[in-house]
Amino acid sequence: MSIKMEFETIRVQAEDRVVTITIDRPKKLNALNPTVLSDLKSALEGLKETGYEYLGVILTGEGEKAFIAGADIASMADMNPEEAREFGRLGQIVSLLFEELQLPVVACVNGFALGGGCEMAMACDFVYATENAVFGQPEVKLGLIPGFGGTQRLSKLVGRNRAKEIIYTGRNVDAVEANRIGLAVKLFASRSEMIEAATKLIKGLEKVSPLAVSVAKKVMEAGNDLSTPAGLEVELSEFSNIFSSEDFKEGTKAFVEKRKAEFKGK
Ligand code: CO8
Repeated sequence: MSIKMEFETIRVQAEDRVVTITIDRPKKLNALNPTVLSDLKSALEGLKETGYEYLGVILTGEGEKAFIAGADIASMADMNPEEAREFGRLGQIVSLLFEELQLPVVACVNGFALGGGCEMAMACDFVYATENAVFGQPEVKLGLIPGFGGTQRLSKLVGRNRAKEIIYTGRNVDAVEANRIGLAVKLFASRSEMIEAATKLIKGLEKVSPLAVSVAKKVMEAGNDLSTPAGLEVELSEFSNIFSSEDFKEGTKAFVEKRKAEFKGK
């Protein structure tokens, strides 16, 4: 099954089973207007239908300067509360589509990841960043609060108190701090090095079971909203279910036969 590649504001490319989604509004620092969000929604819904045809996804921004400099402030300026609700909901839906996708998604943050940009990066499975990356939730400076998941995901990622300090002040978080507090798992000297490393990581997933990766993602995302005992129940249920999969049989058989496993994602 092929995915839709042509969009107005994003580029979707697939090579060697790695899908790269690039936000392509560099003149506006890749700010998220309703069209970008609709394009992302449509691309992710398409990817959801492709099973394990691809190994994983990279989300990045065009150019060296910005990943995403936030929700588009010009588009928001004249919104009334109902329109803001619709816009906020669309951003939240996109963030949930990243979390629910059966494939791992690596955010490759090149430059600014502010407001909605930081929020989209946090909805990905993990974040790689360039050394010039700048994160932050500057909404309070605009008389706003984060609206694409920042009030929820930042706390879970860096701890509630640290998240409050970042959100209340709207201050920038540089790449070194982002790395230290767990917002970015790895830093790179250049955008090209970062994309190369993310591509290599995703291509390397060819050696493991895509079904197992997908189930691990699902269980970990579910656990975000559950108590530890309830999360352990979900883990137990999925752990036992996976014993009926072809990938489990192939993985263990290949180990015993001392050969490379051929996983099918079934
Ligand atoms: N929205 C719209 N346009 C933007 C944005 C943005 N977030 N960021 C940059 N741009 C545009 C600029 O207006 C400028 O356009 P033009 O050339 O036509 O004037 C172009 O991009 C280049 O930007 P700058 O000239 O400002 O570049 P600088 O290098 O001087 O500054 C900064 C870079 C510091 C990143 C600066 O552009 C900036 O502060 N941008 C805004 C950052 C921000 O506040 N982001 C948060 C936005 S709010 C948000 O994301 C809320 C999410 C939840 C929404 C829920 C909705 C209901």
